[in-house]
Amino acid sequence: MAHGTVTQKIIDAHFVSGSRVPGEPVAIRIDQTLTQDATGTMAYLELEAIGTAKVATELSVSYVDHNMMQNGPENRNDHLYLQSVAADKGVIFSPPGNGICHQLHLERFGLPGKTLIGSDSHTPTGGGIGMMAIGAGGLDVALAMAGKAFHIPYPKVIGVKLTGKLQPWCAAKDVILKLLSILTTKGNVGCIVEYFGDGVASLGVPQRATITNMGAELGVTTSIFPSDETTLRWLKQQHREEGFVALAADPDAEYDRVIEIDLDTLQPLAAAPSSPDNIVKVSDLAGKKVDQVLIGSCTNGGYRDLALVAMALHGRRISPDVTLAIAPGSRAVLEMLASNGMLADLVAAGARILEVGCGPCIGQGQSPANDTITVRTFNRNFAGRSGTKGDQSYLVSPETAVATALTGVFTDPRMLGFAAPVPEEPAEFINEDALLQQPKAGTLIVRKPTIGEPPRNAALPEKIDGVVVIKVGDKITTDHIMPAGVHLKLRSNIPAYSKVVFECFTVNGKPSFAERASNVRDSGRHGIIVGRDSYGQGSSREHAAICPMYLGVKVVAALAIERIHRANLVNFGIVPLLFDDVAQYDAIEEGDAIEIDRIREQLAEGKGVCGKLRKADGSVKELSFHHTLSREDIDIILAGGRLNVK
Ligand code: MIC
Ligand code: SF4
Repeated sequence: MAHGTVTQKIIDAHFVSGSRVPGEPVAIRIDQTLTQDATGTMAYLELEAIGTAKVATELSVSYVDHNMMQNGPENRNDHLYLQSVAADKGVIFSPPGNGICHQLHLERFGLPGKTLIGSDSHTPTGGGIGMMAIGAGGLDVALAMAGKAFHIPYPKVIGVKLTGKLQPWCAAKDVILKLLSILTTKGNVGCIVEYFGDGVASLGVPQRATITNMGAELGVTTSIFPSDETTLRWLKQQHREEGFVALAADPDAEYDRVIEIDLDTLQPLAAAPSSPDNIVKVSDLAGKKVDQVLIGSCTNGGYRDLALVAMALHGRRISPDVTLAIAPGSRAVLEMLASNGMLADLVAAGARILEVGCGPCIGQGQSPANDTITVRTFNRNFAGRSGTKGDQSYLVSPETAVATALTGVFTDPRMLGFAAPVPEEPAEFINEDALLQQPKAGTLIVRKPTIGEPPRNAALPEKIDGVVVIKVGDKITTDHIMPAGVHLKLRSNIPAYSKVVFECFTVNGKPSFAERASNVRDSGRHGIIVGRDSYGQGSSREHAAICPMYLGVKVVAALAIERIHRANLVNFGIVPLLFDDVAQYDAIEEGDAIEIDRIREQLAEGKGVCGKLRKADGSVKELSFHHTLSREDIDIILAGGRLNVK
């Protein structure tokens, strides 16, 4: 492989076309794809719409892990569609109950040096075994399955040098929380985080995967660890060592920025409500009453983490003042805990064992009571994501979670008064491959009545005759735009799901965003969304573009738009514009008119776009925007989205 960082080496080995200048687009070949059910149904409908008979990747896997409550027929209808379309198109299918896509992919399929894109923002979990694993919208994953290259901005590489060794009760989660306190969730678009230094060797693959998983919250393209002896050991435990390759940055590799984290001095940390970068020390929270503790998710649902929790709970009981629920990350993890007796320890201690899957992480059950604190080993604490308005979600390590469950108040695990358990690495993992379903060409695709068609946009008009349907502030996440929780089952039903766009901003008795936007659309004008910094953080859900598109939105204007969301807007023909300065944003109010003449020509001519702001009092002001669209992006937008481009 070429010279430089691990990032540069993998890109070089997969280079298709483009530039090696940071920020400029580069197209890379994709070896593997993954999808999950909540985004996957749309992704496979799109795969069908682009006319793909059989996937062209080395490996594609379809997981069912999100929508498993089956309240009503929608979830199971999706599963049956996913199972049959996977078989027909050459995709391995993982049925509900097998595991969370990222955990299972790490166990059974991920390989160092390979590229993976997944229709889920936590796909970078695979960076824990040295793969370049990137989250993307469903349509980009469908295109990769069809054999098309994937475009990313050629990355800036942030080198994170790890030194020392984690001290007892301090965890991999604390490493990523520390990094979030430094880099925050905004301003990192176009970067890849690469770990190096002596401290790397002390972290096992599951710990590395926790770190790369939650790297998604930094807003970077992905995060990656080198591939070394530890990686080989993991692959041996999975009986997959034939896929091992060693990978490390060259000693003279140059990083665009270096951040040093000394593992020796790290202490237990928490992300306080309601952003993953609102970092505080657990010791500063000590004694604060907690009502609920939840352990699991793709960040901390692996064997090592749950074994640690079981060992800490062995012979003890949780506080009567909390509920503790645990959702294992994969069937293999649950089965291993069951066969070595640890599951019995968890149950005896008072834990509620949930189904293997995402569960409460995406608001599928376990919503906290009003005005109570919930402590979670998950990766996101965005306001309302738990299913309770005004929730107070804290994100912590399994170590801190179990200490808190034992006492009923925030507890720095170092204060528990007993030694930190050190789970033994299993010599081998239970292998559940028999429950993975292999493809069978010619399978009849099952389409129950809730399976719709992917909606298409019309070509971009000559002029935007726009109305600002909503103006929002900084750090608007895709959970704000398109809530999940109880609405998650509507993912294959765009007209119904569109009704809850920006639901969290609905004021009782006032028309909802959906009503306002459809009124604008039905009057023949165009909806505009105005955001501030870091618009579209968080998940990869392309519904945050598809549903606004369905409601007639043509432009999203903000100070900055996050990578995956921006790509989704382009894919569905919505123009992502950036304000030239904050004064432009400040001048706008909800309900104002924005006109952009000759938008098609303006996009094609250069990077600047100008428009007119017309206020209710008749006053008019010039507006200036810019864009960072490539030639290909512009062609897609002009055509009204990727599905309209041949
Ligand atoms: C999430 O954690 O927000 C999700 C649910 O996994 C999303 C995908 C989705 O919305 O279906 C993600 O992270 O991309
Ligand atoms: Fe599932 Fe939560 Fe991970 Fe998203 S972050 S994939 S909802 S476990």
